[in-house]
Amino acid sequence: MSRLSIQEALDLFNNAPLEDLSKMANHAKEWRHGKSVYWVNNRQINYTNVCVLHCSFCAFSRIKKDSPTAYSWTHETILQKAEEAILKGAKELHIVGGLHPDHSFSYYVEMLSKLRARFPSVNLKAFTAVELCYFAKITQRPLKDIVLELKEAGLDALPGGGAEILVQSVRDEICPDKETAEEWLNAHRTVHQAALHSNATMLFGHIESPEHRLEHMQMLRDLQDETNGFFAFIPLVFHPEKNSLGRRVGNITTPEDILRTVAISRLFLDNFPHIKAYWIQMGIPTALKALHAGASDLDGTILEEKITHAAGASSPIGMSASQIRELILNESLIPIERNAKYETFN
Ligand code: V47
Ligand code: SF4
Repeated sequence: MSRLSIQEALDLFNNAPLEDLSKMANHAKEWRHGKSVYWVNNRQINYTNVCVLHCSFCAFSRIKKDSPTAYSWTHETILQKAEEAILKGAKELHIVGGLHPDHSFSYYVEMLSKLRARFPSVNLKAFTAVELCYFAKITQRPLKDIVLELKEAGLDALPGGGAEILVQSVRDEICPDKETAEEWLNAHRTVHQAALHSNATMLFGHIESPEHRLEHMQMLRDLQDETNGFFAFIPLVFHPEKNSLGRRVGNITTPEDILRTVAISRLFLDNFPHIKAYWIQMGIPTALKALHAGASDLDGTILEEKITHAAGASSPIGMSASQIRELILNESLIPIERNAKYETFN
């Protein structure tokens, strides 16, 4: 099948009956992965909610470090949280946080090297492109050096956060102070050139149009053509509570919109190995439907989710490994346990 253009994808997204679109995307998924669905025993570690930026959709961050709800974890707390997860079989730690004004780059390097020393085999999927750019800024060092030093300390992969919508005009409205689209893409390029893989997200369901979603995917598809460094695309469902963007636009996403977005991403991003149904944000029922509409990954057990729950998510904050396996089996699909590098354990 030839590659979809933005126009063709928009036509399908806007006009194809959901059932037909899902079937096409499921076919594309099964062509790659058959009935397999990947999942990871993981823990999210959000080491601080203090952040120098003020993205309009973020209910998690605190501007003032002395706010009663601001927190910042020591390395010891992070190690304890990691240990709890590893005792439950975690294969991945997903570590991201706000841009804390007082943390020096050594705080992050030591965090990884202490985790790596204590837990040699767990995958450290840490720091978004936005955090990497911030580290380069505070150290005045090239991004490439930052990535190589983090890799040396134990970094295994980069999560896909901070992409939001890569179309700059939308970005300028929802997160004007954040790294530009070009900077986000370039950080991932640098990570891929350092022989590390990463993921890519897209925050949708706010002021963006279907055209913007496809333009965002086009930028990712182009970079993937160049580097082949992305593992998964993760459509992130915007949650409107306790943030200014949410007060402006309300809750406009529907399960159908989520499934159409998953399906079109599977068809358009023909060079991405996986589309993730992030159940924390989609909710479990829609995430399970997404497994029949192009998604081949359910992400993980999570244990403790803060970013989406701060913005009103009603899903649980975590799941057990047996629950997640059971959910996949109940869909007549085959659960495949993986780590952040997509090494499998079945
Ligand atoms: O970067 C912030 C988004 C992201 C809201 O790479 C919001 O495997 C919805 O990136 N409503 C963090 N989303 C989550 C993330 C992620 C999750 C799971 C797996 C992976 C991966 C990455 O959440 C942030 C931001 O884009 N976010 N606020 C909100 N109100
Ligand atoms: Fe800070 Fe990330 Fe929240 Fe933006 S989304 S305010 S960068 S924590």
